[in-house]
Amino acid sequence: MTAINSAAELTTQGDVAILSLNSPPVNALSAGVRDGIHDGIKAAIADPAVKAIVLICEGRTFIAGADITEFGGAAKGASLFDAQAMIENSPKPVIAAIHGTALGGGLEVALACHYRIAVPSAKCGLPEVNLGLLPGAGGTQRLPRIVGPEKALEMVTSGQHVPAEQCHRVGLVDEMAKEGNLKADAIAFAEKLVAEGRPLKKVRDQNDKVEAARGKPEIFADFRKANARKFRGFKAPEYNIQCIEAAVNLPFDEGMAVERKLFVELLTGEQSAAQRYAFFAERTANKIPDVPDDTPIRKIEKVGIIGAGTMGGGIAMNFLNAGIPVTIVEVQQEALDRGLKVVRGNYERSAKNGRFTMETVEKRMGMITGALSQDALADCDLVIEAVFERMDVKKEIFTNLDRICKPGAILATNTSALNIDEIGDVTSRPQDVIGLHFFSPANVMRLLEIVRTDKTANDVIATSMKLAKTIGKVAVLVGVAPGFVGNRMLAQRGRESQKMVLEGAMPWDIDRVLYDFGFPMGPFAMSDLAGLDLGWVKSESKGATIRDQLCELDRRGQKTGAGYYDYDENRNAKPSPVTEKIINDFVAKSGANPRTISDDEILERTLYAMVNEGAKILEEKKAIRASDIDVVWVNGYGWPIYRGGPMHWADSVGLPKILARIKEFEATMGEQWKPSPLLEKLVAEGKGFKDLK
Ligand code: 3H9
Repeated sequence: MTAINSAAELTTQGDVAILSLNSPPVNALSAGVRDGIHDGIKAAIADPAVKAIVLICEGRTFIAGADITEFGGAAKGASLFDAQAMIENSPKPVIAAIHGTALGGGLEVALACHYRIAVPSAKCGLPEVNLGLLPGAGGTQRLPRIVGPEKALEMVTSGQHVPAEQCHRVGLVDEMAKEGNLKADAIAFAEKLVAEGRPLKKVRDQNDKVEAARGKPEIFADFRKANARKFRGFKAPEYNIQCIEAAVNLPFDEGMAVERKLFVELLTGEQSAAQRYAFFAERTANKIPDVPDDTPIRKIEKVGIIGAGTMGGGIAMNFLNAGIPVTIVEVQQEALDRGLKVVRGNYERSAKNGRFTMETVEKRMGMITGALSQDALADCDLVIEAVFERMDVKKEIFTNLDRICKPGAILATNTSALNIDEIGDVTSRPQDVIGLHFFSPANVMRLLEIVRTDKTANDVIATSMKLAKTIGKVAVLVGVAPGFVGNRMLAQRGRESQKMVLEGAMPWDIDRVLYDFGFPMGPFAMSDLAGLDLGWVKSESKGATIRDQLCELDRRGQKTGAGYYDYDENRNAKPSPVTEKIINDFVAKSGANPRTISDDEILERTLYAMVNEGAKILEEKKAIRASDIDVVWVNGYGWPIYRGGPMHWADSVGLPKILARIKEFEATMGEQWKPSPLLEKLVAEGKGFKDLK
């Protein structure tokens, strides 16, 4: 065995050299790994006894990409291109042996190898687009040469991790290894290549698939058109498409030059900086300073849910999808049947769309049990209450759960606003009580706000964080406060939006500005979607607000075909003259002088109000860090990821500018705009939210 450096070692077995990379956690292509590949391959080439070289990784995965933490730093060691050239120009076949994930630069290294072998559980992908980038080490030029431009377009613009068997079918993987037997199978494959005198296959020289697509610009035009909505606002998907176009239309080296130019442009742009920030923010949110990594985890093998409404049913699906049995409790048989029917309907729709088989539907439905009494929850490890938002009802439920549930069970509430300290205090075990705030639709939305009370035990927090990962959620730990983090900031945005309507803006003006900023929809379109009558009581309505008047006219949102907007049969929204008249009459009656509100002011009032509230949340220590707030907004409220999140965005706008504007608003609008002392402090110190420790 020869140690090449601290990240790579070379061994030989017979006439096959094995270059092993070992750079935890994911063998990212740091300078040491690049050097290890370059020098290791060089040494193997120089060894006359070696006839073939296997490149393999230790630990949980093959190379998962470039080392993102190195981006923007000074260049060190061999470049990735040097390492790839050493592989590709090797006179002896180099075989990539893949387990875990071969992603980004990792797959690009594998594509520079002459052959690829993988175990069935492995996955390959070029996920750079999710970091606002494109594959910058030949991925956009080599991939279409193997899988064809159509499949390549799909892969580079979605960033999907493609299972090895599928890669094998499209030629990206040449040979399948037995699970758990990668090294031996890779060596055997290398020996076979040598014995059969198989050629040194260089992907860069395979031109038939790209040539076949030449002169067919419709491939790209159609793809752009079909995905326009999905790619709206993002730079990277379009740049990825242009690279695949270059692969089709230009010789390899010229295509590489296009790739390089566009890669550098993305790498130095604001969108990629924001998306890379979001990648690390999501992972940092898992780290809880006062809950050590080795905190014991409670076993969660059976989950109880109280309430089979939209929320309860959606929450249940998360656990069923992860193979965890659920008991769901309702008060009336009818409501229970209805809830279970909705869950089944959701699954059947997915099966119809080809996402899984009917067998899977039955398997999942077989894991959910309905019950009419909370006594059925006695043996659950976790119970989540998901009934309507009334403190008295929740307290009664938690008093019951305290009596019924086994010791050590975690008792959770899905409340989005109520004081969980108060709920926990009705039990004899407040240390076991926590908030698990799912977002609607709960089976789809990625965010989970985990709400700790003053008394929640560390192992309950650690278990909840881990469970979130198991069910595919992005978890953020927050403290108890009205609306926690997300809804508390949303309320500020809503308040300013409503105020601006009374000052002269129309709902669609405000929605348009926020849509153009990158949100999927603005606050009024969102209200129409959720239903304007949420919390509205007909018998008590006296036309006191615009919403009351809309609801009184049965304009209760999309479901009635009209709300703030008018909707056609395909749910396309149109500004409504009825709403406009209601607003104009309302404003006239109030004696206000309507004025034209600029797009800039709309953006500032809606978003600066959120930033100011975010700063207050940090001051009150209701969120651990500014980036946690950003994770909440990107994953739960449609904040465009290419703008990082409200706190990251605020730093990019400049806190002095934001504070100055907030002070102007305070002078004209009063107390609601009082700047957060933390914001003032950061500005005084010339710092940003990113500088907070
Ligand atoms: C690229 O390759 C550009 C090239 O085309 C061109 C170059 C010229 N770098 O996610 P996890 C860390 S762009 C640095 O919790 P999992 C991560 O922060 C790259 N660090 O684990 C975390 O650290 P910590 C293209 C990285 O098992 C730890 O590893 N590649 C990188 O749930 C564990 O991560 C990608 O975009 C990295 N590349 O998932 C792949 N990757 O423990 C990005 C991870 O301190 N990575 N870390 O919090 C992933 O998608 C997932 O991490 C992966 C593992 C699926 C690999």
